[in-house]
Amino acid sequence: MKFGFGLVLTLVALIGASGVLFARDYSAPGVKVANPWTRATPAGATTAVAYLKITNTGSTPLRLVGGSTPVAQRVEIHSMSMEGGVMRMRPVPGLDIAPGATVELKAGGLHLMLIGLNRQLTQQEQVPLTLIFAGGRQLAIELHVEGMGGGMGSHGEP
Ligand SMILES: [Cu+2]
Repeated sequence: MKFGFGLVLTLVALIGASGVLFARDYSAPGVKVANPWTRATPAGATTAVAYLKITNTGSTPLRLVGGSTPVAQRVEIHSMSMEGGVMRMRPVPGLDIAPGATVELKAGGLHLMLIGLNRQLTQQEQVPLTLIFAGGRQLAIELHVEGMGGGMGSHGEP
């Protein structure tokens, strides 16, 4: 009882101190995910982009191969690169994270692509997403939905 109460107070203090930034960590044996987020989508949008930081806290290689979410038909891992002055993105089959290494999926680089959205994403909600790793391991996380102009940079969506 005492522990629960203290936890609530700490969470409120963290939100108060950080303003709109809502940092959250998720972990399972061998893996840690920090600050997963996405943006609110306009009506009729069919895709959304998600970002997060993954750390391999284990002693064996970790490979992210995809994800799933109730709000979209599928989740792909994409990379972005400049080609002839144009930002292009393409699916990557997997993301290898060496033991002890951290890979950051961020604006302008690697990201998760939610394809075939079945509803609008609204600011401040939490969207469940399951990360899938090679070997069948999974980690359930929640994407925090920032405002439409939130975060840094854009994804090049119309
Ligand atoms: Cu993409």
